[in-house]
Amino acid sequence: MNQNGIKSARASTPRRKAASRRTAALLLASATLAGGLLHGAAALAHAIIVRTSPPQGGTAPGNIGKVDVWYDAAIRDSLAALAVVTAEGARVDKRDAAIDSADGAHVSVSVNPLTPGKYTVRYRALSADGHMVSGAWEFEVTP
Ligand SMILES: [Cu+2]
Repeated sequence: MNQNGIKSARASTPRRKAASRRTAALLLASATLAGGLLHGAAALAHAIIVRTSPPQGGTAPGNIGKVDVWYDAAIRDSLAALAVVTAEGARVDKRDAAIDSADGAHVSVSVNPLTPGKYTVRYRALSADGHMVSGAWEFEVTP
């Protein structure tokens, strides 16, 4: 009996491990699904860009003074970034990117006077749901 019990315990150990792995996998799947549902329900917003200035692919005068981006929802203060670079990769913004104190979905950065040419704006923000949003858009300064 005692020996049976030991045999049984030995035999069941791999099964328990397998069951434990299955449970862990199930919990992970549930958590992922719940996260997806919460995301879909927008309990916490995942920010997307709704407007930029200058507009993507648009033109701008050299004296615009600043570049702006508007998200569809307020973003978190940390890690918000906006940088403007020339086609050669030189930074022309004043490294003062900041969230508008009156509009948590609006970020702007000051730029030096821009010579004619193509520019790329790189943006990064932390959504309210904790996801990073980043990308770039281009505009051209015309003579
Ligand atoms: Cu998200």
